[in-house]
Amino acid sequence: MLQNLGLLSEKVPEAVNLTHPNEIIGIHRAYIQSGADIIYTNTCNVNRYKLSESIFSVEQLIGAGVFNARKAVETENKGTLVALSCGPIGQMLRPNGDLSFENAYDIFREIVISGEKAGSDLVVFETFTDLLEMKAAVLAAKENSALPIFCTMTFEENGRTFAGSTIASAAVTLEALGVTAVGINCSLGPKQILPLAVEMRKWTSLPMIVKANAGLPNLSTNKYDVLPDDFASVTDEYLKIGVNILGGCCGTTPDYIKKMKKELLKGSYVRAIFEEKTVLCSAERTVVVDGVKIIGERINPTGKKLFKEALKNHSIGYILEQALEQTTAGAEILDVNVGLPEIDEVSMMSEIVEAIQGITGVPLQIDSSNPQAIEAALRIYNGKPLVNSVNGEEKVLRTILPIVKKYGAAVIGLTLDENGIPPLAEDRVKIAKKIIETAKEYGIQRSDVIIDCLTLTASVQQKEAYETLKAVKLVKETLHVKTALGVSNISFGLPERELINTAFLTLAMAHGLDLPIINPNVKAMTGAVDAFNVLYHRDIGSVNYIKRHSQTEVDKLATVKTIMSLSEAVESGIKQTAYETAKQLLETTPPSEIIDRILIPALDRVGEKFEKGILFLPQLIQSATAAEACFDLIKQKLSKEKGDTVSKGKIVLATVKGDIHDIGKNIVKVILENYGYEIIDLGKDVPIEKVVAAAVAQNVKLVGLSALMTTTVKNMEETIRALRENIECKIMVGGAVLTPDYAKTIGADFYARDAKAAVDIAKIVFK
Ligand code: B1M
Repeated sequence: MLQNLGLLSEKVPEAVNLTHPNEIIGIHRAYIQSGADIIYTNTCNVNRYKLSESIFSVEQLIGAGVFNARKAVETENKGTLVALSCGPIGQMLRPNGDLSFENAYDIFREIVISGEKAGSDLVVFETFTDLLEMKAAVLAAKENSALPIFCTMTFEENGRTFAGSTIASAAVTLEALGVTAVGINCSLGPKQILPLAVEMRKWTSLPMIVKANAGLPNLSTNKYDVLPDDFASVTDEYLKIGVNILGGCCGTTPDYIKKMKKELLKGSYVRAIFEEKTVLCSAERTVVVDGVKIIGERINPTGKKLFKEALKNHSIGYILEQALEQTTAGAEILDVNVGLPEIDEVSMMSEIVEAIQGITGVPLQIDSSNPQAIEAALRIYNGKPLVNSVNGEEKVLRTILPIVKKYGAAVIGLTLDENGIPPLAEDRVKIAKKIIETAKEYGIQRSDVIIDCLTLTASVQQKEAYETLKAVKLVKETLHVKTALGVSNISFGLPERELINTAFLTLAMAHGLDLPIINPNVKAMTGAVDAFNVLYHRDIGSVNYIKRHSQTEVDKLATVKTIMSLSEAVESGIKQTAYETAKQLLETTPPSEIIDRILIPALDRVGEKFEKGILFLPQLIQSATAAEACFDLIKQKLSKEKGDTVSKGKIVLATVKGDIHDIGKNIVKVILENYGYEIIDLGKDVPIEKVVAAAVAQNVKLVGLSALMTTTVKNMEETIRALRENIECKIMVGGAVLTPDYAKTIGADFYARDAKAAVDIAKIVFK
């Protein structure tokens, strides 16, 4: 609409709220006249980060945006609601980027406060692709305003956001966080979004929103390829699956809304039936507790000397290895406990949670008796975690449950209270009931309370240990909640503990245990769970059992237990382990071998998995970061070996415009420097003019360009053309997508397959 009115100023599109209010009011009015019940303010990109170089403030542009929408509502007088529109910040959050969660929170807080002050009726966070960023936004709204909160995320056709979040995780996490409505907007047309909406409807009982695009824009005509009638024709299908709020995103002019509204009025809405279930998730993976699921207990210093050392020395790599080892062995949830008197548990807990979430998608159980540590972790947790734990003590319940509710977690309730652990099963059930009822007072539903009837030591309290099994059965049958148990305590003080542990675990599962907290690296324990699922007719056709216990899988598990190799560390994205392993390797292996035989192949495998949708952007970034740490180390070693030499010639190097891949270019730089060439490194994503200007200013004989994407090779070609027009020099190109033939086609003088080839080329040019 703005484009058609010629109102798209380059830098801050939302400035038109101030410079052309009447036109904006006119656009809003057109939508109200076409039947919109809610209009979004023209403020989607207004935030402190994007306005950093603007003369306008957030408060000014949000204020004007809301004012214009309100004015339109008043003029039309149809009771239309004004939604404060807020999009993503435009900067990635840690661990994938540099922005901290609290900084993101502050940016959103400013927006929400300005919007509420200006008079919006609700806030809508739209077009988000990072669930953690959405969480920062939701908390900012919850903690600083009374506005209803709508959240819509943007998914690709494969049902994931660009950052890898699933539809299920988004729905589950946002509902648990207590937002008003959830949904999907942008990216696709209404037909492609329909299956995604069906999926989302399965995971939430909240009102659902869908705002599709008018398809894709045709770049030459500037028109979208789905016309208003086609757009509106899908409306009834959305009503039938129980979507509650429909609208349009990119390209949907008032005509689309008018036609959609007409269809809406004659359509028949079907309320979706939602089944309450116990669900935990990360942004990438959802675990429904609908059978036995293993919680891995190894991230816990109790009784583990190495782990304690790792915590004290801040050896995050070691802790991350524990996480991966357990998930490979079969854990579906990981317990995280970092309580040691010598360390600052509050900061360590959030640091470890953030680091584990960077490398694995397994949901986490935040295990601490320190309310501050629990809160710190819940705040930055990406998804819906489990908190371990509360118990029947009044003080504990009143301290922890509000935190659990606020941050949208599930919670384990231990059946003990001020008087300790009751010996009899019936009394433990009473405490369980109290926990469930108190949780309800705080708005925590029954499915989010998991009861732990407490494993006692059979060697000392044999009768009470047996009562635990009875209690599990009673809790399951009378209170209808899921159950958890830490298993290994049962065998304390007895020989051959594994025998007792396995027998107890099997009995507990038969009594109704859903979430055993065990060491999944002990094959007898995971084996007992797998066998139980076969015998209880849950693993139909024994598919999982065969998969996990066939010989190849057993061999794979055995290799996990050996020390993590450099390529594994890079592929898993564990920076610290990668760095340390590379350091050791460098003592015996030439850097070139480490680069060519280990690091590049590892990154190639990561790239393949990314392409196949096995890994997602966050893991790609973690692997790149781990590899970069090794390259830095190699660089230091090579620079030390180089000594002072006289320059053999100047070379300008750059990764071309639009491309941020610079690992390869950086290697080329180090090796060329090592051979005595002086490198003017322009960095990555370098504009064509900058390459030309540097080459001309330095009057270089050789320019090296790198590009890794099919989409940026075009920019490489244009850079070469611009260089040819301005300077006489040789040009070498490199990067995984190029071939010698293609290099010739785009006008380069040389193609370099790798860094060594780049040196050979430099030798020719400067001979
Ligand atoms: Co991305 N990425 N990535 N990525 N990434 C690729 C390139 C991709 C092939 C993965 C895949 O899908 N299989 C794919 C491109 C697909 C295509 O175009 N056909 C891809 C994509 C899609 C993307 C994003 C769009 C993902 C997204 O956001 N959805 C995004 C792009 C953003 C952008 O650029 N605008 C993106 C982002 C990233 C990270 C930031 C996470 C990270 C880069 C971090 C960084 O560089 N600082 C990253 C990584 C690590 C990769 C892979 C996995 C590895 C690249 C690498 O570093 N290889 C890559 C898959 C792959 O290549 N197998 C992939 C190791 C490096 C040493 O090799 O760069 O080839 P290379 O350099 C070699 C030689 O080629 C040669 O020498 C080097 C040493 O031997 N060489 C030269 C290179 N340049 C030279 C210049 C010379 C001479 C020799 O003279 C001047």
